Amino acid sequence: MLSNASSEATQEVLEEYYRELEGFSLAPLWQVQETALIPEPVSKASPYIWHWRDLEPRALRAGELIGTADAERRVLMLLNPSIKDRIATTNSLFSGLQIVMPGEAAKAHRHTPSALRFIINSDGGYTTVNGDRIPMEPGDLILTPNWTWHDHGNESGEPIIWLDGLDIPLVHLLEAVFFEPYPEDVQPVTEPIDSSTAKYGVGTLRPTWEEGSKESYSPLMRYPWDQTWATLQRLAPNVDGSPFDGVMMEYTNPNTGGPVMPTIACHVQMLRPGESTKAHRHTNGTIYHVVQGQGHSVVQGQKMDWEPKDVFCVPGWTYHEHVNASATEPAVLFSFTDTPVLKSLSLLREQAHPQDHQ
Ligand code: GTQ
Ligand code: FE2
Repeated sequence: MLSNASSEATQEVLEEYYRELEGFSLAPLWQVQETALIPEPVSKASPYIWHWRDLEPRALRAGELIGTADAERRVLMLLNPSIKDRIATTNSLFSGLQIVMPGEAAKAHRHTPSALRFIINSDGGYTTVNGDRIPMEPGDLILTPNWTWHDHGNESGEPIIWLDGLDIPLVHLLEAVFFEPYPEDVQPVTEPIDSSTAKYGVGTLRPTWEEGSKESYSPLMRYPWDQTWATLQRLAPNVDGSPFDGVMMEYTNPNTGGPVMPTIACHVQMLRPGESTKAHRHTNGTIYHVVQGQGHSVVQGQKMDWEPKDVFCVPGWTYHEHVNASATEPAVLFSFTDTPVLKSLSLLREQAHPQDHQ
């Protein structure tokens, strides 16, 4: 017969038994089941905002203090204050501010973590990706996917600053990090300048002599700001957009219509003058960069005021909503997330706030 009765083992016998298990690398699940199988996610990360007024002087100071001999990449890491034991901005993603001083070049290398750059200040910067030399203009999104060779240079008279986004925490968790320096400091440019934009930049035309979907990442390496801005401006007066995100557009892989890289999706959203969104939460965390405008986001009940060039993070499964504080000017946010990973594993969930607002 089945029964639910407790055993009659004494406390003493049980303790002895648990101690013995340790010696065999065994442990009772029944003592920790509630830790392993929680009702819903509780992110280890906190919401946090880095203000440009604090970032800029410290980034420029790094440019003065640290030479290229001391730093292969001069990057100020944006570390989540609640994650102490590893390099992470959200649970799965890393973000940093990179500075390249006039005349400098950052050495060529490649690695399995994928990277994106959102250009903040640049007038004459470039990144070369697998032999394709790509100009960097403010507002451009540039990709350096998994295992692509990349080096950066600044041939202008002013420091260049951009926001880096990488999936370093995720790839570390999966124990799949590989890194390789290029045999020379700078890789040769083997393609016509900005060739991925020439071939794929229109999005609706595809070069027939290249295989459609050989790689899992986008064949387009630069998403220029002028196209992004023109699209947002044209759409904004004529669409409802998303109740949670305003006029939000995803940067896509032109071969598939899917995310730009297998691990990272990139979005840009316009909050129209006076627009405020409803609150929702989703399993993916998000890192935001304010391209223009002024406003605030409420994240986990906490108000975060933002201004141009600020960076803030929203951990996974955390309610958030956005407000454009201006009655006359649009606000624009760039953001990146790990949604492609969650989606492909059937782990992407989204929930609207039951009262619409926090
Ligand atoms: O620019 O290649 O923020 O390799 C971290 C690692 C930037 C880069 C980062 C990198 C890079
Ligand atoms: Fe790199």
